[in-house]
Amino acid sequence: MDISPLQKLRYEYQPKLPSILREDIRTILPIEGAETSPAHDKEAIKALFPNTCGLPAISFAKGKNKKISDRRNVGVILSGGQAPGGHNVISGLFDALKAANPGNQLLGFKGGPSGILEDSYILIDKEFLAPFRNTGGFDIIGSGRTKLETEEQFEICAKVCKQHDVSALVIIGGDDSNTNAAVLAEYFKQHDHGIQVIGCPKTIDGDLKNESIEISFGFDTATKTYSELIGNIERDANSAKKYWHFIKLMGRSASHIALECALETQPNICLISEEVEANKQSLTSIVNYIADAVAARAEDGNNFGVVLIPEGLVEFIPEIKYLIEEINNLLAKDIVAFSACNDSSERITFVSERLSQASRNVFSILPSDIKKQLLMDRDPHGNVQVSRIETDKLLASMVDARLKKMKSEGTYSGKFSTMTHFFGYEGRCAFPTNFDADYCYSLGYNAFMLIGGDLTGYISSVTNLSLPADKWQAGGIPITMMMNLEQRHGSMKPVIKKALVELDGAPFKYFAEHRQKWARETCFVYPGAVQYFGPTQVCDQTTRTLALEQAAK
Ligand code: FBP
Repeated sequence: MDISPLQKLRYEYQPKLPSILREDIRTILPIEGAETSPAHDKEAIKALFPNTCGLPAISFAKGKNKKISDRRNVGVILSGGQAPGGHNVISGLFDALKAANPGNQLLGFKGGPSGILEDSYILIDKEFLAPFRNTGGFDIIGSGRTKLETEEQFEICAKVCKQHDVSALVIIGGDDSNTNAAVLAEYFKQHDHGIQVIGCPKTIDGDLKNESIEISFGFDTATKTYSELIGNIERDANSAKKYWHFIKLMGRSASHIALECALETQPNICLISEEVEANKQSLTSIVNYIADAVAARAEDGNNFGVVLIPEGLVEFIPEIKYLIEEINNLLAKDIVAFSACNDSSERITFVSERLSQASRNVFSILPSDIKKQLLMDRDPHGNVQVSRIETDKLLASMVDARLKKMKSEGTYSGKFSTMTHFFGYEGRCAFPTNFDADYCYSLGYNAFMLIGGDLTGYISSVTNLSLPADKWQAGGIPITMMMNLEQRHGSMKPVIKKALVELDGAPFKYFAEHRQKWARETCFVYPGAVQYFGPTQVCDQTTRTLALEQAAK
């Protein structure tokens, strides 16, 4: 296989561990802390998870650990969207497992959770793993979005694990996958299957976080990759001075990615979906807000700028959220008749005729491409695939129309040309930053330490992340601690609460204090490419979001 010089050098990078995990593995002991409990819906979660709720938080200390060397086989699954660092979680897990007992084996189930259901796996050994160390992507074993949620599936998992003598599963995923990991752990306990389940917090979206999970892995690398690209575009805009760039950024629901990129690059405008929802802002008012900012810059002779748009925005604009809900219900109810439509224009008419008057009015003002995108297939969770809705184009064209109107009214006299972009897949498989390489390796190593402590239903937790790696704290918390009850498909389900951008949190406050200046003036910051070798202040710093959150504690 041909490899780049960087890839070759990255193979040799030795990720940093928290100092306790640098000890001989047989001298690291799990220590039980205080009993934990879910922050919300305590009694209901306890009743649903009698064996795995209320367990103690775990940390590690020096001490003789005889059990860690017991021979075991472990299975690992990558679940959901790619996030930089997944290969290092597997590397850390592998290195710990072999350090504990060279006879241990690691089975990588292929293609996501469906791999275990289909008994499709790779035996991961040192040679096989070597070219994946410190690289991006999930291609080592592949990933997928199949959900493990039915008892029938759980029984197949148990059967496959027993067949291969696998006594522990590590599930690397986001909020949904870790929710399913908790349900699976409880099921295995209740049915005495003797199989442990440990989760690891993954998602570039950054929406799986709380006191014990300071950041999900991949967020650091993805936002740095997007920020580099945004900075390059800002510099081009500031050089050519002729385009307004509308940039949509990934992040299914939460706007953490857009906010972090705004903190890094200081664009003229960054929309935050959570704020749009809190202020019940309509699509028209968002368009007017952008158009007014464009007009104000035009007064200073600046007919260029950069607007950041979080991918999930449309679902937070009240009238569009309602429209999407109506379409979802309609498609669920009338899918046969809908599917019988011959082309997209018939589909649009079919839906339009069945909407409430209010939603029909909203639907009618949308460009036909956006209408088509709103009617595309749902994902396995029944969600609109927001990454395929061109909100960047929608806003650019609506702002253009608004500015034309302002021009006719004599309130605007600038020039307005746009370029649109979508940054998402560009960041999901980038070479992990040193931070993500270290963090992921530590999460994987730590996951094995939890397995060695005979724990199940825990998520691997590494905290104190704004300090150097040797000061990081390794441990674990029961996944149930992060759960609450939410309405899903018509009934109340235990799920991990998605962490959205907090409007009273330090990162948003910083942004809100500065955005007026950034909108009118040109305050662009150019972060440049991710650096892997060199001074620590350019190579090892994590996100502005985490730094601001930690400083506010
Ligand atoms: P996860 O939550 O599974 O980590 O995925 C997040 C994400 O990258 C979102 O930002 C994006 O909306 C989605 O995946 C796109 O995934 P897909 O390519 O499967 O549609």
